[in-house]
Amino acid sequence: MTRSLSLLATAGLASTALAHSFVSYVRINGEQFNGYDPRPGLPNVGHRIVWAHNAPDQGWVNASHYANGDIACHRDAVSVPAHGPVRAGQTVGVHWNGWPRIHVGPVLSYIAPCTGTSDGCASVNKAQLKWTMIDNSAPGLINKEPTTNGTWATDFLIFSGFDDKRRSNNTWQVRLPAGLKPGPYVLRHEIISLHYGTVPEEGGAQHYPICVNLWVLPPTGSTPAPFNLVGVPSGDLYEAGHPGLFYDITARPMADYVLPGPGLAAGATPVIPQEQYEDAWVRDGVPVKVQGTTTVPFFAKRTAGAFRA
Ligand SMILES: *[C@@H]1O[C@H](CO)[C@@H](O)[C@H](O)[C@H]1NC(C)=O
Ligand SMILES: *[C@@H]1O[C@H](CO)[C@@H](O)[C@H](O)[C@H]1NC(C)=O
Ligand SMILES: *[C@@H]1O[C@H](CO)[C@@H](O)[C@H](O)[C@H]1NC(C)=O
Ligand SMILES: [Cu+2]
Repeated sequence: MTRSLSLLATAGLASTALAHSFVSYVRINGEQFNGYDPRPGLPNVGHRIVWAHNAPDQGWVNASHYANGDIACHRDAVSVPAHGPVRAGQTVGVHWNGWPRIHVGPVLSYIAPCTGTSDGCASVNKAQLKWTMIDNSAPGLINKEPTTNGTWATDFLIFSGFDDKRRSNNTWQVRLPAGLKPGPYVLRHEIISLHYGTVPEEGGAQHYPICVNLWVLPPTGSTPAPFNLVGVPSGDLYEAGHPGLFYDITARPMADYVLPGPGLAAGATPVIPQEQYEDAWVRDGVPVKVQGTTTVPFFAKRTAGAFRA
């Protein structure tokens, strides 16, 4: 992070404290699925594959929510019947409805298989989901900028465009491991903002998690080595006071930043921050409903309020 960004961060705390965000859509191979808009009174239309949650302020969860399960998929999260079809090894583009520049920190993603249900992740018991980290926003690479203290993953999320053609545009591409076993999964995608990391009276580090239902199909071509899930219960993902959460962004060089969480699983292949981009829109995607080990297309009228889980 540059010195000017540090100053900006300090100066901007008060004015942007209430400006947060949510995931407005998810694109897979250019096919678009709806996110969940938590603002009160707004319609959430069909084709939604992102879990509903109760954050009308577009806000966050913090260490107070590690034990009650809200750290998993945000406050009072509720699953959806629909799943986004995707092949193992492909990327899922999670588009945030903008992101405040001063909300700096890591961007992390996890997956959990949905087991013991006949409808995939629709009726899964969220307390029983076990998470495996598949994207750690590669902080080692972020820190290799020679002349500055580095650039946070959130900076790349807002704007990357290093090849000057494909820009991230508030999107994060999460690549699924090629060896991931087919079936229903919840993708847990999360931004951690450290702007109040060392200010407990302001709530400390802020977690912005969202969950997406996916139906993972086998990759085309040769069979890759199996990917082994790690499986951490949500209450064990983070520890209050961890140096990567209790971290002063204005007084510390990024080089000593230590990522919180269980660590990247062996065999995961995240898209590095410098190569983040947003897929062009191709068409609206057709999500699927899971019926045992197979799926049928999910049809929902794209009318206001028709599909609020
Ligand atoms: C960025 O995303 C927004 C929201 O989808 C879209 O309206 C805008 O055109 C995108 N910008 C670029 C440069 O693609
Ligand atoms: C979580 O945030 C709330 C609201 O800002 C704050 O009152 C609370 O102290 C925070 N909890 C912890 C453990 O930091
Ligand atoms: C890196 O961070 C340290 C500690 O905050 C600061 O003193 C130094 O000026 C920063 N360097 C640059 C190039 O921003
Ligand atoms: Cu905020």
